[in-house]
Amino acid sequence: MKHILGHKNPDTDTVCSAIGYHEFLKLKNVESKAFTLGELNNETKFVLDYFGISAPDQVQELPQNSEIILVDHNEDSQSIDNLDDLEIVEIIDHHKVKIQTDKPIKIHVEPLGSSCSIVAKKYFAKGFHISREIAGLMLAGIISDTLYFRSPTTTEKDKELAMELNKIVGIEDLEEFSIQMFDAKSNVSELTTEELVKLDYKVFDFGGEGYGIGVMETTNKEFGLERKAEILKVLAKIKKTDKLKGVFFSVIDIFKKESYTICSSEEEEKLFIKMFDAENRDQILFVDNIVSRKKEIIPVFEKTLNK
Ligand SMILES: [Mn+2]
Repeated sequence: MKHILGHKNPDTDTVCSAIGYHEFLKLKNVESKAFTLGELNNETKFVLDYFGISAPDQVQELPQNSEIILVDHNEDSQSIDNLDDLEIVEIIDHHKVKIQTDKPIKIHVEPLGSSCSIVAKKYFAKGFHISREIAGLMLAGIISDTLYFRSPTTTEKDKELAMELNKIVGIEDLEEFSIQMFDAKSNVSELTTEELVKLDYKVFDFGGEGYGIGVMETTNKEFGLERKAEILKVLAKIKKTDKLKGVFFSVIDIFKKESYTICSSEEEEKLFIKMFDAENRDQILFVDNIVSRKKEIIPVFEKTLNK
């Protein structure tokens, strides 16, 4: 049995691509099961509810030598805790490739806007039947990761696939549906500040040191920024406990395409201001026109710190 795993701090694309790929493998008579590595965010819950699909089981670790398929990630730091004991047999992803494997494996990495786009492409290429529910999940994954085609990670292919999928799903006003998704995601009132910071949080290795970067994509930036004082404390704490070189949290206004970043210490603030020419508004670092961690934030960190 192949275990399909998305990344930690799961988002809609990671969960929906895992479910979508599980259904795809079923059609190929390959036995598999989708799992998540953590609690679902409110956007993903909204999407699963909307299409009446139950959430995959959550796992922390898997038994030694289990066969796993990684979707939507390929870095150790973002994967299951006991990754080293497991056998990666396949990767489906749309991020930069970082992983090393000891055997040849199946890898499908493509610079598309979402992992759901890659999975949807596979269905269409095989001419497989897609149920309305599964088409809906993949459509939602594309909308979520591309911020309804606003993110610079969006490609023409993503738009094409979304339109193809929506022929099956039949949502009349797709933009309205996307706003419902983003509003669900923006509802963070029940989260502690640490949960908020870790909602969409990944650890990266730059120049041999660990950096934590969380983002909050929102339709109401105040839901994040009003907690500045607490966020500052939480970031400093995470930096210390997880032995990181720096921790950053960016609140991203989806509609205005603006970002507001809070840092774990003054040193990281200086670094961030230098890297992005950010405007320091009382420990909130403002940068216009940045929405994508993958395409606009990470590459700048890499260029500066990977020496
Ligand atoms: Mn993704």
